[in-house]
Amino acid sequence: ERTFETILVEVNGRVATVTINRPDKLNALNTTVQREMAEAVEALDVDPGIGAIIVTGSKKAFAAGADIAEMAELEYPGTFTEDFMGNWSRLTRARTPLIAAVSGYALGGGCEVAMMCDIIIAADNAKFGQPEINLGVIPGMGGSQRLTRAVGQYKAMDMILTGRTIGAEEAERAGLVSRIVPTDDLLAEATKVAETIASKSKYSAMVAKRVTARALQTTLAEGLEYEQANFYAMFGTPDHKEGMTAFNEKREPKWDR
Ligand code: CO8
Repeated sequence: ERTFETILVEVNGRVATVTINRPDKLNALNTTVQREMAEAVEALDVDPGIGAIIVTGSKKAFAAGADIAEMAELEYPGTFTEDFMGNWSRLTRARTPLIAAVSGYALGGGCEVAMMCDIIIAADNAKFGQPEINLGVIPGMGGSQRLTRAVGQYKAMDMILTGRTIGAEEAERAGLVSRIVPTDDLLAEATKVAETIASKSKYSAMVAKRVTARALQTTLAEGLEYEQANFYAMFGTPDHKEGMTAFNEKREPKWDR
């Protein structure tokens, strides 16, 4: 097991939990957090023993944004040539389902990291926002695109142009949050969801994630074709035989691990 400087990685059975761990800076996402999260998730993603990954922070902050101290001195040429935000796309390439468990602040980059995950479980104290406009910039890790797809044009414009923060209830109403749970139960509830997913066929979960995510990137006709091609491909997995045989024999399936 590797140790990291800014995150904690814990594995329990088939569920891994990646905890952003800069409590004195409200989990501000500096380049070390970015690189370590990419490395951790990449390693977990190719581990057949891992069926779901929880991404979380502290009770007070999932993450209060990209690290403003680090960004204050940046100049354009460096951000471009060094691909300042580039490691985040490594997180979004994970095929394993990612579950964001959000308590407290998920602002700017924090909201954007939550939106890189496949399911967002919010504690009732969660606060989401894209306040970059107050810093003289704009969202830079997917906020203008993923938020708009999640909540629609008018709610996204409201949040991005005013910089206002929304609570868990409003976020759930808007479609940004999958479920709300009591703050003290957040990790237990997120773990239950992760364990449920991790107990399924890993092939099916990976392919289901990939195909569902494609819905946001393509036309309906292309997406339906992509779904069908992947559906046909499932008939080549051992889990297809096992899942359907188990149903017919009235027993629990034993998935390929
Ligand atoms: N970056 C760096 N440090 C931070 C951040 C942050 N985003 N947020 C909080 N901190 C630090 C504070 O500086 C403070 O440090 P210290 O104790 O050393 O002074 C510590 O965390 C505690 O913070 P506060 O004292 O401010 O705590 P409060 O409870 O009073 O306030 C808030 C909590 C309201 C969350 C407040 O901290 C806040 O407003 N934070 C900033 C929120 C924000 O604007 N986030 C967006 C950042 S920009 C971004 O994410 C854009 C990504 C893409 C941009 C690409 C550009 C190239």
